[in-house]
Amino acid sequence: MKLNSFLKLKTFLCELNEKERRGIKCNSRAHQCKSGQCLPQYTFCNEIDDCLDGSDELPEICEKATSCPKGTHQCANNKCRSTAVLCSGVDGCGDNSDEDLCEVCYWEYKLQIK
Ligand SMILES: [Ca+2]
Repeated sequence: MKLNSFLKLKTFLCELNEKERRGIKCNSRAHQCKSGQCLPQYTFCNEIDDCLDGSDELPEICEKATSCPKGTHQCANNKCRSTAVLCSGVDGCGDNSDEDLCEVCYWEYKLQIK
């Protein structure tokens, strides 16, 4: 696709209202709200309502899920979080499990203690 037609398509998609946008898939790096709205991945379960319908912060998904939506991270405490929290230097899960295994020397260290 040429840049010009890509920009036209992008403008077209952004101008659609909520109803018209339903059924249109977001970019793979975006989070799709139940309403169809597309937002950056990091908005998923970040404790801020970003989707106009609030579907990015559903407690049954963000706080205790048996499985997390595709493309998201499941914490050790079963919370679902955006993969943006992984190794960010900030505890995004509440149990710090998103900051485990971030140490670049982790595997080397593990091999040494065995
Ligand atoms: Ca959010």
